[in-house]
Amino acid sequence: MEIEKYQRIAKVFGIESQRYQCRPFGTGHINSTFGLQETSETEPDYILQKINTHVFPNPEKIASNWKLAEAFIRASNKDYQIIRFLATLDGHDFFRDEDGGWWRLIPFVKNTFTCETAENPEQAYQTANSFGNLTRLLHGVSVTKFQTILSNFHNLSFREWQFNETVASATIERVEAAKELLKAKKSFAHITAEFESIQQQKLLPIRIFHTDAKISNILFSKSTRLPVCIVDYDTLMPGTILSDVGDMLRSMTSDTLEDEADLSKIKFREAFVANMLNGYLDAMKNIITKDEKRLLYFGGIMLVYMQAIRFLNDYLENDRYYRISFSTHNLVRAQNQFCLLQLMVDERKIIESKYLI
Ligand code: GN1
Ligand code: MG
Repeated sequence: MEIEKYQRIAKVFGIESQRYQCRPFGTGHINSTFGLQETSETEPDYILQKINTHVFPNPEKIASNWKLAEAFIRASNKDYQIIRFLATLDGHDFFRDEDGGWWRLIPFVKNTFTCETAENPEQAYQTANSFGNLTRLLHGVSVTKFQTILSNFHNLSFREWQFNETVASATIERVEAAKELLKAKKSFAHITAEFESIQQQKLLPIRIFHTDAKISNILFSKSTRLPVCIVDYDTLMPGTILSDVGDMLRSMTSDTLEDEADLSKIKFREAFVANMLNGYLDAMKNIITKDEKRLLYFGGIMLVYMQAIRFLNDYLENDRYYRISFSTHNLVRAQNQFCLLQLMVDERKIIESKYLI
């Protein structure tokens, strides 16, 4: 980003912008994220983010949900660490630039690090426990006051419909390149059927979930190695338990990244899965329903499948949604997720009988 631009934006938030360098930060696929840091060696003091308004057309909904959550949690738990968004000098949650861009500024939490996958089972337990705590702390909040930030975001039936529409209008070249995955996808039709049956029977209560509960959205302390706080509240909204448990299982079951192209490296780590389920159950034990507990592992299967078709959908749509680094990036991501999914489906009976009964 040009120096003049970020300096001007930072000033609107009352920051002495000339002290900082502005560098790309993090691994998000959607928003553009920068760190404001004094030198390339120091940790940033602030995180500056430009919201992707193609994905989030109403960023004020994000601020509104975050404020409701913060106020509710604060009332019962003064010490809970929740990321703050700074207001501009004239009191707005975002700065809007002349091109219609929405910007926000977040103080960086010092002495922390992030991980793309869990390094040990204890970390998997802690991560799941943190996301479970967030939802438990929000138990009792008026769910209807929260906005649906992205409609149908984790609605698998919608994703299936969207996918079918995309396949029908994709280019011959892309469909040809995706041929094997389109074939593989067919064997997972039972997942959508199960999801629809759960929805129709209204088996799961609507609560407030983070809805992007991957391990990379946790800040860990460099000194204690324990979670300090959760970041990325962009999709904090009403939903079901399938979402958060799903993304945890998706991001920590294997030690590979979601774009690992060597499928032989993708592994099912039972000890990590067990710890995730236990960490989550420990946090939610007083409020979780029988059906929620029974369907925890299905959350992983549903979410990994949905993410596989979201990546494949984006590939077939010529990469409109996710940021890519090479031309087949979304195809590689989809292939990776289908491989992980197969491993997870194969282990389902064992995992459910051992940990969820
Ligand atoms: C996107 O940009 P990021 O990393 O926060 C996506 C999630 C996906 C994830 C895949 C709004 O999140 O749903 O799980 O990529 N967020 C949105 O890693 O689509
Ligand atoms: Mg996110």
